[in-house]
Parts: sequence; structure tokens; C-alpha cells
Amino acid sequence: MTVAAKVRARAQALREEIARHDYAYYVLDAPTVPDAQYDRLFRELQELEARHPELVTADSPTQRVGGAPRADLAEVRHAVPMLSLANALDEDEAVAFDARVRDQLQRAGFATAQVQYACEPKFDGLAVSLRYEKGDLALAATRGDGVVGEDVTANARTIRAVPLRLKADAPRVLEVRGEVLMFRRDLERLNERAREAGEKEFANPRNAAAGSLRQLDPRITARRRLHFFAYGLGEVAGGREPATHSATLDWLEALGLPVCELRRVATGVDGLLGYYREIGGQRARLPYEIDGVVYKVNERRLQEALGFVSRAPRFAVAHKFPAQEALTELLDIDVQVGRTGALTPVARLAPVQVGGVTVTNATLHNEDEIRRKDVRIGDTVIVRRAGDVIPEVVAVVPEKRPARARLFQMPSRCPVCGSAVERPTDEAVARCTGGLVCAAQRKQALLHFAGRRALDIEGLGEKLVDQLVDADLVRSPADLFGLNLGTLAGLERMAEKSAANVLAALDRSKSTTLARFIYALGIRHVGETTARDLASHFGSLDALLAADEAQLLQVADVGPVVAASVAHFFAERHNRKVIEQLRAAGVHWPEGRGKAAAPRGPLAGATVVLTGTLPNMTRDQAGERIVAAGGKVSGSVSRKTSFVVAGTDAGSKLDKAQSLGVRVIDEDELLQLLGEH
Ligand code: 5U1
Repeated sequence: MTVAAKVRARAQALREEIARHDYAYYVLDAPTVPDAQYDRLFRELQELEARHPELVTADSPTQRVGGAPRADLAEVRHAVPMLSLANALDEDEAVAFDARVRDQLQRAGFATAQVQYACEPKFDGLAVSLRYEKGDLALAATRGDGVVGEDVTANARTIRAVPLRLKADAPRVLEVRGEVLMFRRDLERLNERAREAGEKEFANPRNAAAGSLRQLDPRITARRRLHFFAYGLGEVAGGREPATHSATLDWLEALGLPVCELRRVATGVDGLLGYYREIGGQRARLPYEIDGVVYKVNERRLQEALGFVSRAPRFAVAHKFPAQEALTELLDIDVQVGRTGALTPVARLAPVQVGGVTVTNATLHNEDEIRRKDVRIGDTVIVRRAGDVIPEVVAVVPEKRPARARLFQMPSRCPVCGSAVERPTDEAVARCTGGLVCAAQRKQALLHFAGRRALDIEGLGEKLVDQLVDADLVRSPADLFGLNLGTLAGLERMAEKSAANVLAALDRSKSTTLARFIYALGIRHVGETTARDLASHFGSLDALLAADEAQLLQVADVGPVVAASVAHFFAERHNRKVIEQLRAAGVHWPEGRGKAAAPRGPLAGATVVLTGTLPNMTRDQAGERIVAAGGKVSGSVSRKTSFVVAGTDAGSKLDKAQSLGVRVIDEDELLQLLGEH
């Protein structure tokens, strides 16, 4: 073989191997290689293609990184309209749907004692159509109005769950309909980064999916972790559609598309309601948000006999879970000051039940959002709660606006410290310029410092921090270590025993890790992952303090914004002084570079999944002990999982472990493995 042929063959082999790993991860939910090995393969392919640009193919995984931004998203007309779904809002409406289907089928001449339905979850994301031509992804479009959508091809190509090429035997044209969504953990990470950067958070996974896909800059989409589930077809040419919806979903899966594994075929109305209750019971444990389930008559010939009303098929319905929205009165708008000084308008609401929880506050995000939604004090508003995220004001009910309703004005001075408020022209967020002079920022910085993922100072919660700052007993994190029993016990509602507990917690917190310490400092743009990367790259705090921006840029995943923020933080004399005071107070950690690279301990090399509630420790605590023992904690079960630790109410991860034959242990056995029993 010539050298050129060898290089070509290697590039092809790499592309195929990476595509196999993507498929295992995103479609089968069963990763086949560690991230580091995947990254190595990816980098090798990138380097090969950089040296031999003629070898780059459209379906190469390197082409998922996203091209240059565009001025707008072009309109596209769907070859087959994207339909919407009628809703069933309660069980009676679901029963009525089945009765209607049977009645219409009977009148069309089909014998129908019991109808078979294909059932699946209704995902809380963004509907898209993926058009494959000769097996290659040719076009991705949002639903738009169902007839005309937006061309988001460049963005969809960056989503690893979306195959760029279908497996063998794809028809000449295949339009796949489905939902782009963001998993809860990915939304949490995205929002954590936004919080650290003082940027706007996404209120729910649907907004996050839409905001990430409907982007002019595909490089932004590429950085967001999006998923995709296929649930139907548009145009199909040059191939035969299966005779049932369930077989269609199996076919799509065989072609390499992710299809939800919670799909089932149910018989008759009892089957439908059984499925609804089963999925409702699993809802809170799913890694993504769903807002109901979808029932579709399974047989295609029966679907065709039933036809459509306006833009919704008669053969399908979305059976929604009870609304997580409610109407209430907006009593006032307060402004909260965050750790980075960001001012967030917060709606004070007349108490209202939303999905079983009493809501009295909801975020209004920022000034622009208030203007866009035209929210006024005194309005009746729709409040939504989605999963664990903060409740938000979705919209106002204009017909209910009273004459006394008044506009909100962002203050020009910080409501806490009186410093000037600034809002750079290109930013949505207004900020207090007071820095640590501002008591609100100081309180938030202290709470962050003491947080569970930072120095983990038990008992140092909001109420205590409020008192300590308000009485001017604590100005910086270092002052915490100067507190004594007399001062603490002298505070309101603080018994001597609690004061002693706080002092003991402060003492315990002095023994920490470098990564936790860096994270605890609350440097803008430095979350837990970056703190860990910085700690393992530099190995010691002094090496980090001595690093300039160029050296910071050498750290994996640290870009110019983070490097500048870190350098700026450590250049501040005040920050250096606090660090020195903390060290002088006895805060310490083991130092040494790249500790993570060579795990040691009883669980070295083990990949462990935690699920359910453990009797004596939280999952975070268990995770930390596993990592300290050299193991790795993973969020999903695969054949590579060494074992699953299951507590009570363990959900789908336990099922998966059992179906894959992965060892399942309890907390007791974990402690034995950790050598702690
Ligand atoms: N799971 C699922 N979601 N969803 C949404 N299936 C499904 N089907 C849809 C829509 C709009 O429409 C088809 C029934 C045409």
C-alpha cells in the first residue's frame, strides 16, 4: 500500500471507530470507551485531516464542530407538513380519544374491539425534521408553523446524537421527525456556567434546546450537549415504510437513530392508562423532562383510515401530565443581587400551588425579558415550574390587567449597598459595581465558599451568614476562621451547642483539596470542572498563582475568557491577601500534579454508578468516597460499569444494570469495598 493509501485508510478507520463510539453513547446509551481514549482518536483524525485536507468528508465527526456564524436562519418548506398533536388533559379525555378512534374505525368498516397503540413519552424539547438523502444528512429544519420552518442544518450537524450518515439500506429520501432536547444534568451544567459568568440562565430544558439549536453561530450549538429522539417520519422515497408505528421506530433505530427505549405497544384503553401511570411514576427519575405521553394508533392502514383534522392527526393524542402552570397575581418586583453583582428581578407572587408546591417567588430573568413579556406590577401572570429549576413568569394575562398596574424600573443604584448599577450595552444583565463592598455580594461569596461542593462548612447557611455580615463580624472568607464560641453563641437564635458545631465544621473544613479551594474562591467562570482542571494541571496553589495568561491557556478546556478571569482574580491584591490569611488560618490540602492521572486505592480503575437513596449518605458523599478510593462515578449504566450501588427507590439504572448483568451492591457492600467496614 502506498503512503497516501495508508493515510486514507487510517482516516476512514478512525471515522468509522468514532461513529461507532458515538452510536454506542448516544443511541445505545452504553459508552464503549473512556472519554480520554475517545478524545485521542478524535484528535488523531483532526491532525490527519489538517495535514491532508483532501481527506475530509462531509460525514467526518470532525465536521461537527460548527462553521462560521450566519446572518439569519433561512426558511425551508417541509416536504410533508410537520403535524401537531391534539391534547388529552385528563384520563377522561384519554378514554374519549380511544372511544372516538374505535367509533370512527368501526364506521370505516374495521372490526375493532380493542385497538393497538404505540406509546412513547412526550419530550419537552424542540421538534425538528432531519432529511437524509442517499443516507447522508442533507437538511435539518425546525417545525416553524408546520409548513415552513428554519434551516438549522449547520447546528444540527454538531449534535452527536444526530447521525451524519445512516446505516446501510437507508431509502433514497428519508425525513425523520423527532425532538431535540437537553438532559437535566446538561442544563444544570450550562446554567452553572451561566451563573458563574453572571449570564442569563435557561428556565427550562425546552428553552435551552431551542436557544441552543436556533443559533446563528453553530459553534455555540456545538458546545451545548443536546440529544435527539426520533418519533416519526416525513417524506420517504425509494424505500418501504413499515406497516406499524412500532416497527417504524425499530427501523429508525436500526438505521442508527436514537429512539426512546420507554416506547411500548399497549392494547385498548386500559393499556393506555397503564402506560400513562407507569411513565408518570418514572418521570422524576428520567434524565430528561417529559410533559406527558403520546398514543398513536399502531397500524398504518388504520392511521390512514382515520385521517386528520386541521393540522393534527386523528390517530394520535398527547396525554399531558397535570399542568405545572398556574395563574396568580404579581404583587411586586424585587431586585436580587448575586455573587457576581448581577441584578435579577424577582416576582413576588400571591401564593399559588403549582404541581403540588406553593410558589411565592419566580424569576423574571432580566429587564429585557420584563419588557418583552410586558410584565407589570399588579398583573395576573402565568407561573411555570419545570422540574427542579426555579419557577418563572411565562406570560401575563392582558385582559386581567388592572388600571393601577405599573411598569418596573431597574434601579440605577444597588438596592443593597447603593453603589452604581452598570449595564454594558451588549449585555442583558445589569450589575452592582460595589464588589465585596456590597453586603449582598459578600454574603453570596461566603455562601459559595462554605457550600457543599466548596469547603463544605456544615451549618453555615443563609441565616447565619446574614447575621455575620450584617453585624460586620465577617468581611471575607478568612474572617470565618477567626470566629470564636463567644461571638457565635452571642448571635440571635444561636445556642452554644450549635455555635460549637459550626466551629467544629469550620475546623474540619480546613482540610480540603486544591480543587475545592480554587472553586471556593468564586472566581468568575471557574466552576467545579475548571477548578479541578486547574488543580491537576498546576498541582500546587503557588504554581497557579505564578501562572500568567499564556500558561493558563495551556490547561485543557481553558480558553481566553477563563484565563483572563483567573489572571485578573489573582492579580487583585485583596484576593491574594485573603488567600494568604486562609493559609495562615490552617486551610490546607495535599499538593501534587496530575493526581487524577494515576488513580490508586481499593477502587482504582472501577466505574461505579449510584442510584436511589442510600441509607446513611447522600449520593454526592458516596461519590466523593469512591473517587477518593481511585474509582470513577458515571451517570449511566453500560457493560463497562464495574458495579451499581443501589439504594431505595432505585429506578431505570437498576433495571438496566439487571438487564446487562452488571453487579448491583448496597451501601453496606460499598463500605466493605472501600475498606471502611
Ligand atoms: N413522542 C412524540 N412526540 N410527538 C410530537 N411523538 C410525537 N408525534 C408528533 C408530535 C408533534 O406528531 C405526530 C403524531 C405527527
